[in-house]
Amino acid sequence: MFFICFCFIILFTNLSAFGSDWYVANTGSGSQDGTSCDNAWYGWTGINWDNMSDGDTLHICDTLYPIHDIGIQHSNITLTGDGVGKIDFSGHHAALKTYAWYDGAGHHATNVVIKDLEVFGSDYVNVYLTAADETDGTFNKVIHCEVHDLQSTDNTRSLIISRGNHNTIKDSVIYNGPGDMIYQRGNDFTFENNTIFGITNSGSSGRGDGLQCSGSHTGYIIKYNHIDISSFYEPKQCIIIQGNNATISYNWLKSQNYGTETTHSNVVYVSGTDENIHHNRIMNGYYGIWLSSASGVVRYNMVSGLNRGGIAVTNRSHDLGVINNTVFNFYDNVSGDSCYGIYVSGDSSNIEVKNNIMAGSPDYGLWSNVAIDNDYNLYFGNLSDNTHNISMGSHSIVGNPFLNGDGHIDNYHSSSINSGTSISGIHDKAYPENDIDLQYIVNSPDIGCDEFHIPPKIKSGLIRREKDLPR
Ligand SMILES: [Ca+2]
Ligand SMILES: [Ca+2]
Repeated sequence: MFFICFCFIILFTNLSAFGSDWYVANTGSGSQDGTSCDNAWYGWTGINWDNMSDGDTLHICDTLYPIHDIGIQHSNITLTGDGVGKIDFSGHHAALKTYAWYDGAGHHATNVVIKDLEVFGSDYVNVYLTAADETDGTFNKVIHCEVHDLQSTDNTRSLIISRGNHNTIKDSVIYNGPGDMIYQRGNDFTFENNTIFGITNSGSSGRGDGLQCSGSHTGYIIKYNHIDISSFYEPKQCIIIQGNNATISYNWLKSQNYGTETTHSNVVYVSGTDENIHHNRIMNGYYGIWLSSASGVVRYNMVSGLNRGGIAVTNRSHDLGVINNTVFNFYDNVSGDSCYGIYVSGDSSNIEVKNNIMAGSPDYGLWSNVAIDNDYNLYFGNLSDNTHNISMGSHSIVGNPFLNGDGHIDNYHSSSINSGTSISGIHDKAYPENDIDLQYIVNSPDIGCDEFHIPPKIKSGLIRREKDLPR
C-alpha cells in the first residue's frame, strides 16, 4: 500500500511540475491548435490563452514579426524560444510585455519565466516586464535570453523589469542601443552572469546606463556580470543602484574615459545603506566607484584608468569601510580638475580607509575634508600629495608596490606584502578573507586587493621551501 501511494505522489508531482506545452509560430501550416510546432498557433494573436494553465510552457518555434506590443496574457507560465525562437520588432514602437499589451485589458501577468529567447529591434523597449504592485510577492524572470539592437534615439531602455519582488535576469546578453540596457525597480533583485555592451547614447544627458536599479528598494545581488559600456558615444554608469543592501561582487566592469565626463559617468554608483561592493575589476569612468549617502563596505576591488578618481565617498556617506582596494593608472583627461586615488567629502562620517594602494595619481592619493580612520595604506607615484588635509597614519607606507600591468603585485620586494592590518568590526563582512583572485590571505594581509603568493613555477630546478619564504 505504501509503495502504491508513493508512486501516485511521484506521478502527480511530475504532472503538476511540468504542465503542458503549447506552440506559436509565424508560419501558419498545420491544424493551428497549438499542440506542436507543426500545428502551431498562427502568430501571436492566434494564441488561445484560455487553453493554458498554470505551469504550462509556450514555445516560440520560429521568428515572430509583431508590429504592436505583444502581451503575455497568462501568469505562472514559461515562455521559451528553445534557443531558436525570436521576436523581431524591427523598428516598430513595440515591446514584449507582461501588462497592458496592444489588444489587452491592462492586467498583469506575473511569475513568468522567459528563457532561451531572442528579442530585438524595437524602437521603444524590447522586453517590458512589470507586475501590478511593488510589494505583491510576484516575480518575472529572464533566463538565458538575448535582447539587443534597440533602434530608438528617444532615450529609451532595452529591457525593463520592475515591480514584483525577486525578479531575476540571469545568463543573458543585452547589447546595442542608445538608452539604458536594463532598468529595474523592486526588492530582492538578482542580476547574475549577464553580459552588457554596446551603449550608443549620444547626448551628454539622458540615459545610457548598463544596469539602472531605481528607487529606494532593498536587496540586490549583482554578481559575475561582464559589462563593457566603453564606446565613442556617451554612456553613463555600468551599474547604478539607488536602493539598500546591494551586493555587487565578482563583476568585470568597464566604462570609458573620453567624451563628456561628468558625475554621471562613474563605473559604479550606489546611494543606499549596507552596500557590499567587493572583488570587482573596475575600469575607466569618471570615478571607478561613487558612493553618495552610502554605508557598507568597498573591499578587494581593483580600480584603474580613471579620469578623476578611484573611489569617491560623498554626500553624508557614513559607517563605510574602504578596505584592501588597489587604485592605479589615471587617464586624467578632465582639464583643470584634480585627481584622487580615494576622495572623501560631503560631511561623511565614520569612514575607515585601510589597506589600500593608491598609485599614480596626477594629484592626490587620499584626499579628505573630514576626519577619517585611515592607516596601513600604501602610496606610490602620486605627483602632488599622498594625502591632503589629513595625516597618513603611522603604519602607512610610501613605497613601490611593484604592480604589474594588470595591477597585481609582481615582485617579492613589493612594499605591500604583509604590510596591511586585519580588519575587525562592522567593516569585516562575512565574505571570506580572499583576495581578488580568491587566494587566501597568508601571514598578515597585504596592502591592496592582491595577496602575494609564490608563483607556482619554480625556475632553474631550484627547489624552494615555499612555506618558509615570505609572501
Ligand atoms: Ca600577506
Ligand atoms: Ca593574488
